[in-house]
Amino acid sequence: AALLAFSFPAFAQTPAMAPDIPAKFDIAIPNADYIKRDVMIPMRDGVKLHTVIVVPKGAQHAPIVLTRTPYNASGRANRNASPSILATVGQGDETMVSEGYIRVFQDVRGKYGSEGDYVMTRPLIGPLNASRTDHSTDAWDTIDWLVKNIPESNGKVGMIGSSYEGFTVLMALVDPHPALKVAVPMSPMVDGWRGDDWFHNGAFRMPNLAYIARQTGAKSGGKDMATGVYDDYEGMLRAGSVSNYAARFGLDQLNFTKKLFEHPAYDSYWQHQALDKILARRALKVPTMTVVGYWDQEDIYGAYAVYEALEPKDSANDKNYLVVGPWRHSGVNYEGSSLGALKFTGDTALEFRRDFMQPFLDQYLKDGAPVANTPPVLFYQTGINRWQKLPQWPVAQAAKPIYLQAGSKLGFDAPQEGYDEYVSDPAKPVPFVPRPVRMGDGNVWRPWLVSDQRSFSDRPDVLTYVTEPLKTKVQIAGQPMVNLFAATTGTDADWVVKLIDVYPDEVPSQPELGGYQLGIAMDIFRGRYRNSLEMPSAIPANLVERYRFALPNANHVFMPGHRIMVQVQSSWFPLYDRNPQTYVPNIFYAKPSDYQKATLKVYHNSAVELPIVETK
Ligand code: PG9
Repeated sequence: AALLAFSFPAFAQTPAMAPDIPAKFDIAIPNADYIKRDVMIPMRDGVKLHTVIVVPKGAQHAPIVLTRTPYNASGRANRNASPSILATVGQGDETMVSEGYIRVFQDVRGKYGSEGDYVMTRPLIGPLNASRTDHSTDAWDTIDWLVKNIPESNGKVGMIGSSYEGFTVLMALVDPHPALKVAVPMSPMVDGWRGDDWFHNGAFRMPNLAYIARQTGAKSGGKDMATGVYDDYEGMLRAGSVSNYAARFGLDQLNFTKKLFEHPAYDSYWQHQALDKILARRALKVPTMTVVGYWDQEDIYGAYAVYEALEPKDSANDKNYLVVGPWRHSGVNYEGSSLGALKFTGDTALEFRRDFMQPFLDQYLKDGAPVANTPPVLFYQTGINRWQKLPQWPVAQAAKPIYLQAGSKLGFDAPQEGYDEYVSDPAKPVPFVPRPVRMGDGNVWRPWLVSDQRSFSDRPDVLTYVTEPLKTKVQIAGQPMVNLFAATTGTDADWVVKLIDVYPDEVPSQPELGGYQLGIAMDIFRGRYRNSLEMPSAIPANLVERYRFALPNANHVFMPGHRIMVQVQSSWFPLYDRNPQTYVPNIFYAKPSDYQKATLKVYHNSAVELPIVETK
């Protein structure tokens, strides 16, 4: 009997076969200085969205800051498993939670813990969306629920987020809930065709395929592509067209791939979704601080476009703000004292968050907080490396053409006759970073816009024009305009134009910058769209045509001793798909025989019009 009692103790109540994984379990976090709540918030159509609420312990009358994300709300609210709220939320949120803010993350419809269908950057209710809901209504319903159901809050909500999360901030501004008091869209995705994630001026950005696989391959994060090739330049080149490459991985079955391939031009599908155009038709009710990195490698277009669209509505000059820091995409939320080889005057990202963003949020969200005196435009001027407070953007007084002259010279003197030529071979496209190209390597991708352009300047298929070392500084502040007069033996062509700051031969305090070629404003334009972004047309072979397009915004000082350079080339691979150089109706489906060498001529009356600020 004694043995029996030992084997089956009378106090044993858990059957040996009781399942060991409970339906719900939250590990206790002893001594946490916050409370985390997981809730399902009902939308107007009955769909419930998964939301994580992080409340500092003891909070009362606290503001709420909401982020709506396709990137896993639970993960966004769990940087580290820690009893400290500072370690739990993201680096960019530290200043907010230090001030006692309640931080909320929500999975967008159809992703991670949320119910409903996922549609990539879901269009607003209207011609592309016949349902009753969009990100504007979902934000409205969420904010309505938050202010009624978080007893620790003061009923005031701000929205913040970068990139896709910046897009959801802007969507909330279309018809804002009255409790939405302030918005900080960062690097927002605004126009997927003109210059943000999917295309730049009609040239398709190939890394998106991996993004689409991950984002739409599964509700909670799809798989990576098993490319089997170390150098993505090689793998993508071998596949031929983009559609071929996508089909190899089965991505042609994904609806968003189909949508992209069906809309290569700037048709109504893209125009109806352009958020700057949408917001330009709405009243500006919520103070909005739009933030972007100067070297934003993903969404370099949208922030400026939104600021420009909202500016005419800001008659009292108290609702539309622009901030540009020396950052990569979303770099504002991390450490900002350097980018690639460049070093700045301190942690510029923290400086912004602590000294400008937090007082701005406080002004609108904290009961009784003082007015923040936020400058209309805060811009980190590159080249000279200092924050500038500006009354508006752009500030340039004149557009001064700098001409692509004979003998590889770049100069402000009158245009000349003649041309330079190069052979662009789609079988040997110009890489955008030195090979091997590892698209998935964040250490290459994030700072690539500041990488040394010297690796390309002496290729025979890159034209390079450069000034003498400058005697006085040249300051630009606005969008440089490309005005190219060029011809091709083919019937389609891409034009990549790079405005570059060439450092002096020696930089004693940082020797590796000696002769460095730093991209200041660089972009691509697909020649078939020269007359209309919506209706492409073949380029007449061997005729001089004009290609006019804007480069990304620049606020830069070319310092004495530096030189200004312009590079022109016709591919930028594999960031952008190759132009076959033979006109075909849809480049996504170009056949191997369509990819043909072409000789391109760039005439010496071509120029980049610099947005010059005259200095004394
Ligand atoms: N640039 C990313 C993205 C935004 C929107 C659509 C697709 C991609 C991002 O960082 O969220």
